[in-house]
Amino acid sequence: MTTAELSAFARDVLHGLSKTPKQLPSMYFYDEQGDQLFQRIMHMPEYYLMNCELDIFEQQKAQILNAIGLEHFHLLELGAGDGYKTRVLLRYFMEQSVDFEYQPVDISPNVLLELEQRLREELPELKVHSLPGDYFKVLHEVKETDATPKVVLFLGANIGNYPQKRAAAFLRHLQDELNPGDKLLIGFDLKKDPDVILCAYNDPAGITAAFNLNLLERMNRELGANFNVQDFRHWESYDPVTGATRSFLVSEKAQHVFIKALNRSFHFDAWEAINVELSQKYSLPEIESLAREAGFQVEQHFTDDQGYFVDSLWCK
Ligand code: AVJ
Repeated sequence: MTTAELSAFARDVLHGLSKTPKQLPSMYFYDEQGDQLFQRIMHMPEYYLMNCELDIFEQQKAQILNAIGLEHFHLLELGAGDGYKTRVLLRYFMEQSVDFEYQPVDISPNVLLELEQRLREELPELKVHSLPGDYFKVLHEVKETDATPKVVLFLGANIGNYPQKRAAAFLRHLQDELNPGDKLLIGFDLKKDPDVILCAYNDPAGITAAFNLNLLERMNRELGANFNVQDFRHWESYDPVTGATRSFLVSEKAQHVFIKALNRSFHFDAWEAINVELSQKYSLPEIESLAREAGFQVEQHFTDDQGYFVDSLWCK
């Protein structure tokens, strides 16, 4: 089989497991089982990010609307998911008779169908226009066809999955696809007590461990791999200088794993690690320089009472 005939997943696995150190993209966590485990992560007490952003929206929705300051706009959300937190804003904007339309963007049409259905039940008056597809393809299409002022939402610290340089490139690209005066409300997880961070990504109930190990199970299911999941361990690290929070799957012994779809085996040394996720933490000055680097002006930071998380409003 040539690499061109492999699925994107198979190709990325081949590439990532051939690297030194081994690495796999965190986007592959999210198959059906991964989605379910992720929902459980979002609702566990240790995963403060969810509650912090929810608090920010509940307590500062009026200030957020005021800072947006547009008469009429499209609220375009990148990676809408189940829209749980966004609904706080949507409900408030509707109560205030704001003239806006909600445009959730997601690569998965199924996610959008479920979200639409839920919004029809809970906020029947809300104008929703789903945009399935790749973020940048969608944004480009919108730029070509619709001059309505936009507020883009990129919530939940999703930007943290990119290393800082790539985050800047991503945001620069996003800025390119906006019109002057368009805004971005973007969530960042802030540097804080390292114990708090480590606990959010290494919860005592082991939900995060199961979430990460599911990536090995997914390779078994979809690529006919023979990973013995018990021989790997979830390991979390936080570097308080750089803010890099990393998840690893560590091989507890020397072993070979065969992957049928690649017709190849991969060797793991004892205690060799696969790097599976980055969840970058930021300081406010780092966020401000990232905004500048990407060509945005920072308008306002909305932080929770504990100073754990920030939703930052930027303007092109
Ligand atoms: C969805 C990328 C924001 O990095 O905090 C949660 C994913 N990984 N627990 C994060 C995740 C492990 C999450 N993001």
